[in-house]
Amino acid sequence: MLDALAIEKLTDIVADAQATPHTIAKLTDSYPEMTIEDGYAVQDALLARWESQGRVLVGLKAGLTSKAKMDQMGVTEPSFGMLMGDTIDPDGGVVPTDKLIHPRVEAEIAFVTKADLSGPDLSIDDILAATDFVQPAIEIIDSRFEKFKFDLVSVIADNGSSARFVMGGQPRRPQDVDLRTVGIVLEKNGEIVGTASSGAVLGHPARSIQMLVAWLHGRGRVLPAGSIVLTGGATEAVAVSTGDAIVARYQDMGALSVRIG
Ligand code: OOG
Ligand code: MG
Repeated sequence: MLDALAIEKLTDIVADAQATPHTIAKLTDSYPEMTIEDGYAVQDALLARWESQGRVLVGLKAGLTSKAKMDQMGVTEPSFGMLMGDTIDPDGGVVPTDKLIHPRVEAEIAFVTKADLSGPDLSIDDILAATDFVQPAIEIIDSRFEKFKFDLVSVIADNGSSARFVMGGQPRRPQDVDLRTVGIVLEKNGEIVGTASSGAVLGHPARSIQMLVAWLHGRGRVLPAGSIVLTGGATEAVAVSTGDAIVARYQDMGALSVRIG
């Protein structure tokens, strides 16, 4: 574990890279002994700063939860990150790019919870019972690391590449859709750039929440009612640039769209 001074220094580096924005070297290049826990300690320090600036935590994200994403990024374990209220963009709206370096888009299923979730080993049914609704989402990720290349420890400290996200389409009760088999099509400028089934995410996207809650439990925390959770990209993330029109279509859950500003 790194000491408090090193965590503060790394938090400065990441916060500055996100705010300006600019790319930085992988954190493990200068701190090879850095652990996954150190990465999450940087997230905790980022959250304390953001909350002192009036920013609000509205949920959490799981990432690297599908084989497509793990293969694309060369990482074999999921990461968790924070979702801030000021990073939500509306369905049909424009994603501001002034704070983005090399954005990519992902088609995901979002959950919104209606009861606290806690414990080391919840069942899928426990999670669905505590879910208010599930909804299509597009996550716009943006790594602060050069060439979008990182390792698990570094990407955790960079808040799981979180940048912006959009929720839209048709919210559905989780009991009303078979979340193992929802077809998803991702389009860029009218071309299909990704296809998947929702089951590409750990067999069932609620498994992301199961892992997330078990991880929170290990840190003495719960997932509070009213949380938004992004369960992870089902397809590879797709690079986008200014002017691109992105649409994600979901079987029985509608479609959502966004323009990259
Ligand atoms: C890490 C974030 C991954 C997802 O949905 O898999 C992620 C990255 O690939 O930059 O958000
Ligand atoms: Mg994602």
